[in-house]
Amino acid sequence: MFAATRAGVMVKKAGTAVPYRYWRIYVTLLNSSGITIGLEEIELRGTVGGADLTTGSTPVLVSSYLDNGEEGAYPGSGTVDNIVDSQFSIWFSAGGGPPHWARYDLGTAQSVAQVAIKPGPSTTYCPRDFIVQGSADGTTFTDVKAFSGVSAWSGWQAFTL
Ligand SMILES: [Ca+2]
Ligand SMILES: [Ca+2]
Repeated sequence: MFAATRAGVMVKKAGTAVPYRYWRIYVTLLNSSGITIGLEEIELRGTVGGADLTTGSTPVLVSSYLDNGEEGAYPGSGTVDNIVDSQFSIWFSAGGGPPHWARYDLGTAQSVAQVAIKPGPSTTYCPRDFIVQGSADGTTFTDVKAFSGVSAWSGWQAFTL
């Protein structure tokens, strides 16, 4: 990640992934003027096309989630349970419009090269403008890469950082 210059100063090498313990998808605009975000699954991949660094037990904190009591809840953990195409395994936000965010705790600092997203059943739940961010402490985040004007999609779509 760092290379020593001839003067011995450590400088960040351009294009080299920085490892973070916490990763956050920060969504500022949804497709088609959507208000509620709905994501079936997220993968944080250590390499492009590689293995998902999240597991079903990865802690997920979200900005808000829909809870209909006995009729079901839709927390952020629905995005790491490896279940897709099930209405009971989706994160749905509650209340008003974006920003919406989901924060993943990988336990240790790890590099993420690609984020793959499987959105909910309607394209209005699809992120359009969003930022992938990293953090060492889970509170103060650094923007890793911003995506904007992304067209709606329905299957998996991968975003390389
Ligand atoms: Ca997964
Ligand atoms: Ca799921």
